[in-house]
Amino acid sequence: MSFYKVLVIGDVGVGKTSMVNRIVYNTFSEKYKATIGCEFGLKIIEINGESIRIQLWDLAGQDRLGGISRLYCRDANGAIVVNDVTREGNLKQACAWKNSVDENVCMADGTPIPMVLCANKSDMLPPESSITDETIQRFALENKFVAGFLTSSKTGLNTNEALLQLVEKIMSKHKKTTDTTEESVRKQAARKLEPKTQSNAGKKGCC
Ligand SMILES: Nc1nc2c(ncn2[C@@H]2O[C@H](COP(=O)(O)OP(=O)(O)O)[C@@H](O)[C@H]2O)c(=O)[nH]1
Ligand SMILES: [Mg+2]
Repeated sequence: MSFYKVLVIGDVGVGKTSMVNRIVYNTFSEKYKATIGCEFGLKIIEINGESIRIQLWDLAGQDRLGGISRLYCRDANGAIVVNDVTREGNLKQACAWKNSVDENVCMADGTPIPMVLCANKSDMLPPESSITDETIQRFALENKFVAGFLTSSKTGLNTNEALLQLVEKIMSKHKKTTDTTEESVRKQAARKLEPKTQSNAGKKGCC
């Protein structure tokens, strides 16, 4: 059974704990209870008949003031970056969070870990709002997120979809890393077996 560690990050009060509760327990509370340090949630999802265990790390938002802790980020496979669409300028904060994670953790091949952007509390947007799924998705892709969603921990809008898309990306990235390794091993072996021809024997410099 695959196991992935997923960080849930964002400013205080944007709805991180509510999102974890929605994903794991399918519940919501209007009451605000500050998260101290880090809380955990475990979600098991099935993808193509395979059970995937996802450990959600719900971090206290204050942490970024001193930079996100390297310890929290260690071995993280992906992140859900939550922001509050009702707060002006909060999308920029999501990018700051992403950068903070990128500074502390990356994939084995040196590329960034996958992250999805959840523009949360969308149930509070006025109907005439210019913020839509499309604008969030565009912003997310421009800023190197895997995807962006308008979400609501209150109604459950897109919370599972965001997680699913993230996990699918994590899985494909892991597969790719493994494939690349296997391929490079194969290439190495093939190179060893290759007889030295006149043309490549005379080549200078590296390939
Ligand atoms: N309307 C609405 N309120 C939300 C949503 N998500 C969280 N909240 C409320 O926002 C407050 C902060 O939520 P919380 O999950 O504790 O934020 P955290 O500090 O990021 O963990 C709480 O009062 C929640 O009930 C949402 O999607 N819609
Ligand atoms: Mg919290």
